[in-house]
Amino acid sequence: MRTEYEFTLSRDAGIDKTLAVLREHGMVHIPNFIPAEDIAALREEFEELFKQSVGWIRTINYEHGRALSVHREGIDTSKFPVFARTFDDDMMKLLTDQYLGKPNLVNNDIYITHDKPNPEPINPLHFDKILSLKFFLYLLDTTEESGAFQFIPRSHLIGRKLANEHLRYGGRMETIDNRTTEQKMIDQAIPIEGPAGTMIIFDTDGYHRGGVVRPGRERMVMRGHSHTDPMPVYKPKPFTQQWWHESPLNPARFSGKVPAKRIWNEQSV
Ligand SMILES: O=C(O)CCC(=O)C(=O)O
Ligand SMILES: [Fe+2]
Repeated sequence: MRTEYEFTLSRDAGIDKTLAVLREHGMVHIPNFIPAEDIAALREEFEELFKQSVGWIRTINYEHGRALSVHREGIDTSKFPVFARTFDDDMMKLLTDQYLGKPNLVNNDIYITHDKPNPEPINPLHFDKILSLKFFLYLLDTTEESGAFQFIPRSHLIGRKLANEHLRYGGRMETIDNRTTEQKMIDQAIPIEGPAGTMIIFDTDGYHRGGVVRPGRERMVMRGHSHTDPMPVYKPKPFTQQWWHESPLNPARFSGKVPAKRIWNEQSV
């Protein structure tokens, strides 16, 4: 198992260093982010989450195993103390403030996935149409054979540029061309391995995908999604700023001058 990359840091590296690595590589790899005793508890809470039938948990139709989306605000902290505290984290808040700008929503959605063997990759190489900063946590030791997350280092600037070009002409969030099947790109995607408790923080404008879970293997992941507030959506409410940006009536679309900032505190690229 590989535990060291150009973008590997320790949990106590400090916010400035973490931010610098994230800005440069589009991702940070932090083995041992979660203490060993919390990992066992998290796996138990993971199972328990699948048994709940409550409004703050949504089951996701997931071909590669089973998946839930958890609305963080709703979490029953007495039943899920370790889960709640893992994603209510000061470092994550600081990093989100600095990286996405304020106001923002830290881990407002948390996806829980249990990936089972499948000959196909978990998903095709893409960047997310809706930008987020993701806090992606392995609950099991994870290697390429168990479908490790794959990422093209530094590609967040490529995805950002493509998205902004689309948005600048009034293109809708939903129609961003975010996938690639180019072999040259696929070859650059690196499997990010790590022991249980490894945290991967990534900018979803970078090209990424889940790998192939080989027979006899499995992958367990919890990942928090942080967004700018208001969060961009596929169908903006009438008269909101995003709605106006995408409106056919907006004259700025004809000159490519619709304000297009994926990240609020960053110059458009
Ligand atoms: O499950 C994975 O490894 C990739 C998931 C993904 O595409 C994402 O978190 O945006
Ligand atoms: Fe994605």
